[in-house]
Amino acid sequence: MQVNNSTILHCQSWQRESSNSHSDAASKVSELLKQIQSQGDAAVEAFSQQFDGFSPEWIELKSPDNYGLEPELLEAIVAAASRIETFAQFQRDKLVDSTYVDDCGEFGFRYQAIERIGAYIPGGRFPLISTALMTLIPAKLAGCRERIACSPSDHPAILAAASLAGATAFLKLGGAQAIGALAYGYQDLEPVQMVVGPGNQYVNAAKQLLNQKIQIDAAAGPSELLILADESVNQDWVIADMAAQAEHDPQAQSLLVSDSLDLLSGVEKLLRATDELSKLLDDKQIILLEADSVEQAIDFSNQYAPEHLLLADQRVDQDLLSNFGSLFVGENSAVAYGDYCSGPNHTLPTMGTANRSSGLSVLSFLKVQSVQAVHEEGRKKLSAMGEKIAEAEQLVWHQKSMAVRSS
Ligand code: HSO
Ligand code: ZN
Repeated sequence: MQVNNSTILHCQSWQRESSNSHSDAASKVSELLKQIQSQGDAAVEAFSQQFDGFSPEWIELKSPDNYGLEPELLEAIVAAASRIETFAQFQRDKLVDSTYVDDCGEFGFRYQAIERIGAYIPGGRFPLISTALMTLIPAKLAGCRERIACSPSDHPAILAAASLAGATAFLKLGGAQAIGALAYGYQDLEPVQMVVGPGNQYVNAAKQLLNQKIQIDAAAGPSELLILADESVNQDWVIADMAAQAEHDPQAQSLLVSDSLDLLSGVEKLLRATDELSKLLDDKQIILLEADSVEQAIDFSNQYAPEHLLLADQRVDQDLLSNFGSLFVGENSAVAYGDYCSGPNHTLPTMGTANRSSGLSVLSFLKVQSVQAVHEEGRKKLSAMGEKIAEAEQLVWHQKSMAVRSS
């Protein structure tokens, strides 16, 4: 349904299109991974030559000021890294190993870092310097021992950022073959236990297919932004925010949802004033959605579960917003700050997966392990309970292992 013969739609009649290119990529990538598994390094090298025209290369990282970066850029990367590190450290400090004592013994849990991780840094359309910081810094703060940066790009700023973020090695290699090399091992590299970072559909397919062998982060598809706005919002600012996420990828999408038709019409008029922005409307990279009420706008947002949610509606209590990757509160909070330098991570769940998964953080790199120590009194009490249940389950040796401790 169109409102007033314009491109403004009603939020109840709009939903995200699901991408269908996946199965095609998955079958190609599945074949590629089989070959890497059976033929090892030679297959990795052949695929890298075939798809990217170069052989994989280990690049020795130098100190960040050795890459000839413009001083202001280096300074900005260092400052951003420091803020990202502060946020990750803050989160890490909140995770405290804990134990309680009761009548049977001591029971608790502890956090243990995954030992070897790979961080994929895409090198396709844009050299995503910030992704090197966002993936590697939380892994370092979590305590992962080996942190392999892997990218088809050897752009000096990516190397400088990877070095600053504490990569322990840098492998110039891209695509699904890079994920295969990380998961199965390559040359002296032992298989990693986790691979994080965004990538194209082949990279994402490889991560999904290897999901049994390695831990992966939430699917990072094309960027998404949903803005909940009231009529007082600065229209130029939200337009810039929407265009910013849209420029990542032709599939990227930004939504403006409001119960104010005045706002939506005003924004539409501004978008129509330039060819570049008008095209984003025509290409459905920017979508203007009217809601009947602020409650309906909130429901829509919760159901859509955007990667980025910008709350620029002063009537909305943020506690009512349940599904998003990262929340930006108030119009001062440009999503681009989160992309680069405010501190929280920019590797976030997309395609509605934010209704069940989280963005990358220091937590992603930690396992939660439980620990129990039963004392002498405890073993008698627990035997009395457990034996009865084992008997009902007809697990004879389970019962016996407790019975022998019952006195
Ligand atoms: N907006 C992207 C992250 C990024 N932006 C990197 C600029 N550089 C994540 O959706
Ligand atoms: Zn971005």
